[in-house]
Amino acid sequence: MSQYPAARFLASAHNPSQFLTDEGREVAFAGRSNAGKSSAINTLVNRRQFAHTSKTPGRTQLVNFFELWDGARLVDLPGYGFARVSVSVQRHWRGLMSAYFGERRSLAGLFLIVDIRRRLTDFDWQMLDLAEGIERPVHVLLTKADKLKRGKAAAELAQVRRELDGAATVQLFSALKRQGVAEARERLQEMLGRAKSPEAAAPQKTR
Ligand SMILES: Nc1nc2c(ncn2[C@@H]2O[C@H](COP(=O)(O)OP(=O)(O)O)[C@@H](O)[C@H]2O)c(=O)[nH]1
Ligand SMILES: [Mg+2]
Repeated sequence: MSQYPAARFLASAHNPSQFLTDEGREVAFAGRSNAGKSSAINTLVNRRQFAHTSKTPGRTQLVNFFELWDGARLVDLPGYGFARVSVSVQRHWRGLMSAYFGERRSLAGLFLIVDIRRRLTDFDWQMLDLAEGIERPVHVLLTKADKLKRGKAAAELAQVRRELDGAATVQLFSALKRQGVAEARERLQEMLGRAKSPEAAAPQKTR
């Protein structure tokens, strides 16, 4: 059963004019292409293929809007950091990001998805700066933690936490092993203004 039984895809925007009405609250997910953003979203929403996962990074430059419950959205921002895309695609990405971060009042926070083996890249720092500029909290998922031994993963977490120096909260995550899911959901719910999960808030069913 889905953590968010009413979750659904709403719309894709190729241009800022196609962004959904700016009301309610939304949490945006950003990350380098192939970092594991779609997998993280699928794991958090607990649905396979909710956000598409792909092995051909950087092809689509869309902002995808999903509804988790009435008035609460999750936004899948286009990936970045890909080497082989044209200058015009990169320019389009920058335009989308500056429009989104510049105008989005309903943006409550940012989830930054980082492959634990790559640490924070320049693009990640750009996203951190965008969020800091408009005073939105950031939570970093160091994902694919299953790729490292436990001690090495813990050391990477400590290192990235030092680099962030309070600019964001950070945790280990693995979509494959479902590691860190409860912690990430808690942070997501917090940003969306609901401390408890929808099930916990719903009336209890008697069996
Ligand atoms: N081992 C491992 N692989 C992962 C994990 N998350 C994603 N992947 C793999 O990494 C690749 C990119 O994942 P995807 O979610 O499409 O990345 P996106 O481009 O950031 O949306 C896919 O082959 C996934 O199966 C994880 O937690 N552990
Ligand atoms: Mg993806």
